[in-house]
Amino acid sequence: MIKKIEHIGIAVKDLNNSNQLFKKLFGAEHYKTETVESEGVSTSFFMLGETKIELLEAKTETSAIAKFIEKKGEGIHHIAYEVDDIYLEMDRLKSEGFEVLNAEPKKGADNKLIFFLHPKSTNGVLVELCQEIR
Ligand code: CMX
Repeated sequence: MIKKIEHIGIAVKDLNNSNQLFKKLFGAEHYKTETVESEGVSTSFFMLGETKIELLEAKTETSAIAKFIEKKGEGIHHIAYEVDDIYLEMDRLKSEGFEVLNAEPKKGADNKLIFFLHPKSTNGVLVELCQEIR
């Protein structure tokens, strides 16, 4: 089942500028940056207690982040929930009628297996499910 909010993803135009801005906001540096080539994004992560904030910058014009910023501007892009068993959760959410965007869980940033639910099936909020790769 879903355990907690693992991170909140925020789409930004310029990762370096936003790293500085969020450093001022949180009073702490991001703890890692990572490029996910398969998603066409560069990311950085800030730790806030048990929850992370992920900043996402588009690396390609066709990436989901580029399309999102073009349409809606910068802002909250997705909420990621941590699960115990991502394969079981994928089957459960499919059988509950959610629109699952991936055929199988795939490797995402921060050593996670991930999949997404289409925002049209979740009241307009893009949902990511994730599980730490053990
Ligand atoms: N939150 C809410 N709504 C969103 C959205 C988001 N993040 N992204 C797109 N939408 C909406 C659009 O506004 C649009 O709505 P309307 O039909 O009302 O205009 C609709 O969804 C379709 O949008 P689109 O621009 O035509 O985009 P696509 O259908 O091509 O793709 C989506 C939308 C969600 C399927 C795609 O962005 C996706 O697969 N996302 C998951 C992958 C991803 O986000 N990767 C980056 C994160 C990487 C990581 O964290 O590791």
